[in-house]
Amino acid sequence: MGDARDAESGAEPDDPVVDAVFDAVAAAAPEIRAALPGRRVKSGTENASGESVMAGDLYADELLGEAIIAVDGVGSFVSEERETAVDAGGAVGSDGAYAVAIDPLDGSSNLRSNNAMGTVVGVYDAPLPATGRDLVAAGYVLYGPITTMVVADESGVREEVVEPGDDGERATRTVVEADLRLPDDPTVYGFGGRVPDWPDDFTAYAREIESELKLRYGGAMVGDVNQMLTYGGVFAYPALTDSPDGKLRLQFEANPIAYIVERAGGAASDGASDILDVEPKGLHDRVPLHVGNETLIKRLEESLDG
Ligand code: AHM
Ligand code: MG
Repeated sequence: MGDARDAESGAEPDDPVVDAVFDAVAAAAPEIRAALPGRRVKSGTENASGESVMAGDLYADELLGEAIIAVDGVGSFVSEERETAVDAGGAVGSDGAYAVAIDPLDGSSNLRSNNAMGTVVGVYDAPLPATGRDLVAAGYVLYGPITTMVVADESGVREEVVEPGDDGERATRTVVEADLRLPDDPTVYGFGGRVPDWPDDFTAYAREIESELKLRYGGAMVGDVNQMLTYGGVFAYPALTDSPDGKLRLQFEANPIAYIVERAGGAASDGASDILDVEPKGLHDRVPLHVGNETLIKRLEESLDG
């Protein structure tokens, strides 16, 4: 699988552990997709963030957890749906083992309405919780009309199409964009949360942006960020008046997405500074997330500052 991808892209070989993690994620993606039709209901449990867990969340979490823990060189695994990290048999950092953090099914409230969803993956070389500076790679799967996987590491950002293998064979990965860059001219925006819950300074920024760009909001961060990466623009799940840390989780969502967007030439901010510099207090910390073209993120920080 890796050979086919390298032959098409001409890309340099990656870190073998990172490569194996994304092979495992790609292998699970068609199975997750195929399992969703029967899992559009609540599972009856709550996760560590106090949110209702859908049957699809649990299935994706179990499948990905098993596959990622089995990768040699992964020392620890944790997901948005698990209270604590699972020891995968290696000391993280010291002997080169990585910690992998995932949001197994991002945007799973879209299961009922059959809209896009995703899987988010962060590969850290430090024990979790860690800062985004400790990421060595990050990526996401987008379950849209086509299953795609975007993978970022130090060398840049690639977009791949993931297809199920024939007759029990593993899934295939085909690079369709070897050097994904955020377009210079921004076109789209998407902001989460209810407008009445936005702080006044964010509302003032949003009023400017909505007179300049086109609204594209689908309720799944992965889908909305993928549109922003494709067309240029800005995505945010901002601080809300009664939730100053917003909704999205630093380890599982904000750090990996910030890493990807920055490697693609964009910027990421919590409103005051780079997301990748945010010091975590706990595994399930939330953080306001704003990502997009540098000029738009700079303007956001200026708006929130004034
Ligand atoms: P989830 O990981 O539990 O699905 O929550 C995160 C999702 C994001 O994908 C999306 O940006 C946000 O929640 C949407 O929230 P809301 O439905 O409140 O607009
Ligand atoms: Mg999520």
